[in-house]
Amino acid sequence: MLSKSIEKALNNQIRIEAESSQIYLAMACWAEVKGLEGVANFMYDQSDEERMHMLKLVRFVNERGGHAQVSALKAPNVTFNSFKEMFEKLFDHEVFVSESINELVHITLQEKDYATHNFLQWYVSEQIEEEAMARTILDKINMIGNDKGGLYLFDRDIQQLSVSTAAAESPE
Ligand code: OFO
Repeated sequence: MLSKSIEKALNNQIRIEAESSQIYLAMACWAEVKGLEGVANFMYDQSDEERMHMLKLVRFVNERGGHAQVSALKAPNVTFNSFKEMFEKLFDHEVFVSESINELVHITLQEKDYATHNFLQWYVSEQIEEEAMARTILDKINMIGNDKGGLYLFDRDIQQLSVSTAAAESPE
């Protein structure tokens, strides 16, 4: 059974994951209208993944005697000055999510809720991967700079990244 404070903290994380999904959906749309199909597909996949993160939390809260809340979401940024800026925002957002997960883990330890603590370990590992991936992408974007040819190749290559990430994930 979840305590009220853990339930509240998990519901806060549910909202963050839902907002993450919307943020990445907006990035996918921007990339698509800018003609970068590979980046758009990658961001559509990221958006789906965040929804999966949210649903996993929703099911956990409901199964543990709480009530998962579906709340209003902050509207995401829908335009960017450059792909570099877009990926910087993605990276910053993942760092923010990691901090939020860490805070959640901290609360579960304070309250001696080891079941939720155990459940959250999946998110801890996931954040390590997501931050690493965002950092790799940002490094590549920084290397490309304003080179149009480089961006063309990056758009092609990021599709591979998206496919290999999907293949590496075990179905939940
Ligand atoms: Fe990007 O990991 Fe969930 O939010």
